Order: sequence, then structure tokens, then C-alpha cells
Amino acid sequence: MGFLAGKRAFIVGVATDRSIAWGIARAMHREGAELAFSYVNDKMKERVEPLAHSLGSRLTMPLDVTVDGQIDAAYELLKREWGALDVLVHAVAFAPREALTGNFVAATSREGFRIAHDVSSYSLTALARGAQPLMAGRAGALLTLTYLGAMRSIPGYNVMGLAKASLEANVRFLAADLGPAGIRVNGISAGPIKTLAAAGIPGFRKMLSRVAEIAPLRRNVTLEDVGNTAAFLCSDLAAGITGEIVYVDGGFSTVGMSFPLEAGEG
Ligand code: NAD
Ligand code: 0WE
Repeated sequence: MGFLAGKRAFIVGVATDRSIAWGIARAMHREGAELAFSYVNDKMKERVEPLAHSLGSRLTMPLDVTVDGQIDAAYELLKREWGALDVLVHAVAFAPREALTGNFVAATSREGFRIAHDVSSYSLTALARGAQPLMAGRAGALLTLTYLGAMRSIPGYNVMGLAKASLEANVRFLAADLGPAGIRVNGISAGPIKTLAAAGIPGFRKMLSRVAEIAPLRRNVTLEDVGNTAAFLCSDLAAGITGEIVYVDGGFSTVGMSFPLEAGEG
């Protein structure tokens, strides 16, 4: 029996079969969880529904996290269909494309800042509010996805780094608030993975190859790496872990000499 048998998980953030949320869904399904999925708009509905069906899920719904009414409607549907919820996966981030292009100061407008923080951080608080009553009396778990740009300046990540720093603080404040109700809240800081959100980021391929040269494991991380850690963190195996950011990055963030030695030097 899988270590998530009997758990019901709501997955927010699947866009394609390369989405990190999809890697998480596959791992959770393998471990016996029952899944529900949201899609951001009608275009994504066409992509997400067949993916959901392939994991035996018929529970899919629209959810743009910037619209309060859609959050309410999603939880009303979950309450009607399931009555309760064990796991929420938040794998959503967005900043206007111009905000991720060029230098930080030049690229960061008031509106870009607002949108990045609304979609990428506030949405976790809003989704946690809806999940709380459905998780009452159960060992609930919330999980979000973050990136090293929260802690270090990374060229081009720009205002998304500020939004991820806010998201990581959000994890700690939610953990403190919801812990007494038995709900754990954690984040995974993933190394770069080629997803839809990464497509079209200038220099992303080069970033992948540099990380694979420098990281202790000498490779990039996979959807399976992140999915397995996510399944663990949302299971009762991780019952003592909350308010934590777990790095799934092949160790990249732990090294301080960020260039490989030339052949023969070591
Ligand atoms: P992705 O494009 O597959 O997923 C991003 C998701 O965000 C999409 O499903 C998109 O529909 C959704 N989204 C955007 N705006 C939304 C809104 N207003 N309402 C609801 N959903 C919305 O890309 P991904 O890389 O799988 O991203 C998932 C998470 O992983 C993000 O938080 C991202 O920051 C994080 N992350 C990604 C990487 C990477 O290198 N790919 C690394 C670390 C962390
Ligand atoms: O969080 C992310 C990317 C999130 C993202 C991506 C886009 C592209 C399309 C947010 N908003 C948008 N807006 C769009 O219009 N990552 C962790 C992936 C990523 O993005 C980078 C990275 C990495 C890694 C941008 C610059 C440098 C590194």
C-alpha cells in the first residue's frame, strides 16, 4: 500500500505533462492518493483534463488564483465532491514577461511587482484559507514550489525573486497559524527544470548546463526528484516537518565555489 493511501490531494498548477505539478501528481498517484486538478483557463482545460483522466481523476475545475470567486467556487466543488481535503499543492507563479527581461531596476514596475506578488505569493494564503475548514480534524498538508532566487540575486529572475522571498515567509507564517489545527505547510526549492514557465527565458538552457556542472550531484533535477520529495512532505512520514523549505536542487545551493575546476586541477 502506498504511503498516501486514503489521502485526497488538490493539485493547482498543472499546465502540461512537463509541469512540476504534474510530476508531483504522478508521484502522489503512485503512492495511492486520490487527485483533483485545477486549470487556469479554457485553453488549459483541454490539456489538463486528459492528464487528470490518465491518473483516474474526474475532478477538475477552473481556477485563476487572482479571482476570489473562483477560489470560493473551487473549494465549494471540493466540499461537495469530497467533503474533506488532506493535501493542497500550490505550483503557481507569474510575473509579466517584461519583468523577467533585462536589469532588475529597469524591469520592475509597480504593476509588475503587484502581479508577481499577487499570483505567486498571496495566492498561497488565499488557498490556505479555503483549505483550512476542509482539513479540520485531519493531518493536512500544504506544499508550495519556490526557487533559489528568493535567497540569492539571480540575473533576470528579478521581481520573481522578491515574490518567492514573500512566498517563503508565507510558508512560515502559515505553518505557525495552521500548525495548532494539525496542518503542516512546507516548500520545495527546486533546481531549474525545463517547463512551460521556463520556456522562453533567455539563456535557460545554458543555466541548466551550468547548474549540472556545478551541483554536487553533477546533474539537473527531474520531475521525479521533485515529485518524490513532494509526496513525502505531504504524507504522514513527514509528520514532524512544517515551516520548512527543502532544497531539491542536486546540492547546487550548498556550494560556494560556483565554477568547475579545469581538467587536471582536481
Ligand atoms: P508551469 O508553467 O508548468 O506551471 C506554472 C503554472 O502556474 C501553470 O500551470 C499556470 O497555469 C499556473 N498559473 C499562472 N498564473 C496563474 C493564475 N493566475 N491562476 C492559476 N494558475 C496560474 O511551470 P513550472 O515550472 O512547473 O512552475 C510551477 C512552480 O514551480 C512555480 O511556482 C515555479 O516558480 C516553481 N519552480 C519552477 C522551477 C523551474 O525551473 N521550472 C524551479 C523552481 C521552482
Ligand atoms: O519561477 C520560475 C519562472 C516563473 C515565471 C515564468 C514566466 C515566463 C512567462 C513567472 N512568470 C513568467 N511570465 C511569463 O510571461 N522559475 C523558477 C523558472 C526560472 O525563471 C527564470 C529562471 C528560472 C530558474 C528567469 C530568470 C532566471 C532564472
